[in-house]
Amino acid sequence: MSTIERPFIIGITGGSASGKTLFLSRLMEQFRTDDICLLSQDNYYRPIEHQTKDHNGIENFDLPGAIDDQAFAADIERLRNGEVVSRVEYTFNNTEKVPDMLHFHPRKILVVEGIFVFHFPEVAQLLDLKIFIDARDKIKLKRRIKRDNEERGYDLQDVMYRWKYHVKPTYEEFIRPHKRSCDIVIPNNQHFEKGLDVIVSYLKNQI
Ligand code: UZR
Ligand code: MG
Repeated sequence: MSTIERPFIIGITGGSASGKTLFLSRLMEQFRTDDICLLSQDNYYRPIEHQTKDHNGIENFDLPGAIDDQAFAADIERLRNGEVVSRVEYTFNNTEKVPDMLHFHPRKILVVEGIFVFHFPEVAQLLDLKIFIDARDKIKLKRRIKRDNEERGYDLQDVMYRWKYHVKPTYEEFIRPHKRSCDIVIPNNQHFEKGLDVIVSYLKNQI
């Protein structure tokens, strides 16, 4: 039997390149590693052979079906029940990267992040606090161009194509509607420091 009580689960969403990852790395720094665990939806992408292709034969990684939502929800439940979860790292189809085995431990706070964490009902129903990171489209696109080039090896044309046909339609259909029903919206066009302070204080009160 685990001695840890049921964790407080927070879900963080927002459009692609809204700043979820940076916000979360700043948030994690404020806690002892023994108190908090971060589980990202990224590690639940289905293999590339199982991805749906668009009208030009290009994989659309922005559809909810791109993610194994059942496995994602099951692992959140495991962590909630005090079990350790192991999962192979997702390397964004970068063949030069050898994926690590990731181990997630049950902690007092569990953070779940990704573009569909409010969309998947079996995930959303597990969340105690829902946070939406919001930024203007122009700003997200600028960040996305930089990141995809540096971290995922996509060129500009590739990024613009995916933005227009995959990322933007998904934002409108599956992400933005949840802004209305979340608990807190944190604007991140330039900085999120005050929003972060408020969330950190709130979470420190929970542990
Ligand atoms: P965030 N994604 C990839 O670029 N490559 C993959 O193999 C899998 C996913 C992208 C995905 C989505 N779409 O917009 C983004 N594309 O990762 C979600 N194209 O991650 O929320 O960190 O931006
Ligand atoms: Mg991210």
